[in-house]
Amino acid sequence: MNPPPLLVTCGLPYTNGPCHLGHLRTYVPADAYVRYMRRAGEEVVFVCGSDNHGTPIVVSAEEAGVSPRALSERYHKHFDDTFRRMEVIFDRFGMTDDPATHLRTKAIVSRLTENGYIYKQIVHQAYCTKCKRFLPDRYVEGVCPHCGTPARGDECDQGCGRHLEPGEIKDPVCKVCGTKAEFRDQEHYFFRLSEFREFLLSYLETLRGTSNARNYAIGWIKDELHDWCITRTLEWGVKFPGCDDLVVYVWVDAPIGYIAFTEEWAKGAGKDWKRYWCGENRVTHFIGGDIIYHHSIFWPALLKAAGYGVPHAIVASGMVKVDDHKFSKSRGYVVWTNDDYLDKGLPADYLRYYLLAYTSHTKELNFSWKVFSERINNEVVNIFGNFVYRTLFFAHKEFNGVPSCPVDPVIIAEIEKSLATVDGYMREYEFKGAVDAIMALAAFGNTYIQTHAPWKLIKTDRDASAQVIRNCIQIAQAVTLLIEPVMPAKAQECWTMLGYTDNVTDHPLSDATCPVPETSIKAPSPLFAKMEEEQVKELDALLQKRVAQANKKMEMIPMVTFEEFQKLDIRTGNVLSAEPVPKSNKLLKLQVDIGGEIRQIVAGMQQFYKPEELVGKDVVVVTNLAPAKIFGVESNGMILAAGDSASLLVPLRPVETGSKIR
Ligand code: B3M
Ligand code: ZN
Repeated sequence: MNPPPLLVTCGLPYTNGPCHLGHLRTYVPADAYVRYMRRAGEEVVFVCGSDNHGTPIVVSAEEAGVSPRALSERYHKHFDDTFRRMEVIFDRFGMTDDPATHLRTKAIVSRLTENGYIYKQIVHQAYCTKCKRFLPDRYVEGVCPHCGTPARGDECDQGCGRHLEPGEIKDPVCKVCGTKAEFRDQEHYFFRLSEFREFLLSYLETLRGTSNARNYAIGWIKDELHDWCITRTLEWGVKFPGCDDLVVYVWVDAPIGYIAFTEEWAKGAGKDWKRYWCGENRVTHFIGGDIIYHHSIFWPALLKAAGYGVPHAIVASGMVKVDDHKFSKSRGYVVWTNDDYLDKGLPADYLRYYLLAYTSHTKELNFSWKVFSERINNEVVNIFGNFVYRTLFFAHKEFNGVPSCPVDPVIIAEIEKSLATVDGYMREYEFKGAVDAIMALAAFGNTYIQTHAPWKLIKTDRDASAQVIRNCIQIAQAVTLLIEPVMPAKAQECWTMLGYTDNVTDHPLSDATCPVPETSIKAPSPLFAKMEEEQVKELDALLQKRVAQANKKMEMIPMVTFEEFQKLDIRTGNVLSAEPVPKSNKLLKLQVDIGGEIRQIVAGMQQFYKPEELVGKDVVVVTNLAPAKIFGVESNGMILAAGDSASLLVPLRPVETGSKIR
């Protein structure tokens, strides 16, 4: 029996901001994989869509002063256009707010209820008394209860990566107004996820894809797995069946979008979507490493509980860095796909190459303009481009086309070896390995043409020269076919230069060993332009400028009103005594008269003043700073000093001890 058809999906981009390099790390490899598998003879459907629900969209829409639907439509179109520009071509790119996802979500949730996997329970939900509303997910920020890192309401995005349930976050603060949130009781619906622990443990053992998607998930649920709250108090989203004031959590309907988009595609193509989702399947999810939890734990359990087939493979990419810094939009370490790259006239294919060839799919990918330009110039231009150009140039000049002689068997063997190597890597989601093998074949071609020097041979032995160039043309055809999933546009250009009038994508990879037809070959033009130093400098300067601006913004200290300033009680004081804090080489313990009251204050001044130097001095003290214990010693105030050597601020003329600073 035939294996089930391959369905590939990509994590759905939220419609609340533009496409950047972080997104592309998922989409480009997925697209390359799809292209490759198609040309290896597989029937593949490739679906994706935009993620329109949840607090990320509602918060952003509120900030932008538009409706969540309007914001979603704007960014939906943006992603659709951008992906096409990057040659990432989906069979269907839908929206989770379109009817298909609403309907499929309701059907699945109703099925879960029928199957007894849903129950009601009171939860202590973060609530803002100032905004007078519950604070689901990204409306609240606080501290991760597992690892202590600052976290969002529903995920520890900067720390351990765990999903957080409503009520779990510590020290919650309202994201909108900054007020300390309190917890209030509210009734919600839960999915009996804990019942799927055993199932998931054995499922994950056999899950295909990258090992990170398996191993993280196994680690997370080994100890325990709690039930999952699947409703939220929001207006925007898919209504929970039979409950008008609740919507389902965005992480319920977002992956269900994968099914809905398949349905939408199938309707247009006259196919049956059930073939892809019910029973044995080959659903392959490409996702970012930060959403493994949702795809490896929630999603298979949900599908299993509702009676659908479970995903065949999960392919999770590593993180992206920019200039060796953690990718961060707010800190300026970001590369925007349109503004910073495509709109600068740079070819999509170069970035595709970099994303696929830089490192293993699960490892950290660093982007810098310097490394980018080096790799493009040294590999794409110098190896690939150079080999193809030399071959076609010589074939045109001396033979006006493909010489009529059979290809050497050793050359065919070399091509076959490369085909097998690339195939092995692609099926293991080792895209770097595959690209390296293709480039190795191009490098082999380069060395071959260099050592056999057909331009010398032609003077003494025209047939031998023809044989060399015939072999080179065969290699050129092979690398062109193989590079298509990586650089589709360049591969097509190259294909046409080889004398073909059809599309390279019409040919299976196995054509690499078929003889190139004896067509005429026109004078080639260089396939690739070098990245010029000037241009690289300009691009880099733009990035550096953005980082500098972001830094400035971060350093900007907010204005305080006069009323706020007046809250500080700053007075002159007189130092009565000073002594080192035991076991500390920095701290002094001072007794300071602040006008009828004596305060004990700990100050980091040991390196700068001898205790006796300070006794009798008039100083300036913030007296209403909340008390603190420093090195176990109580401190009740702060002495003002300036600069690296803690130069004390003192009254210029004598004033009464305890005078208020105004
Ligand atoms: N919309 C984006 C993210 O968290 C989120 C993915 C949904 S995939 C079903 O990366
Ligand atoms: Zn954490």
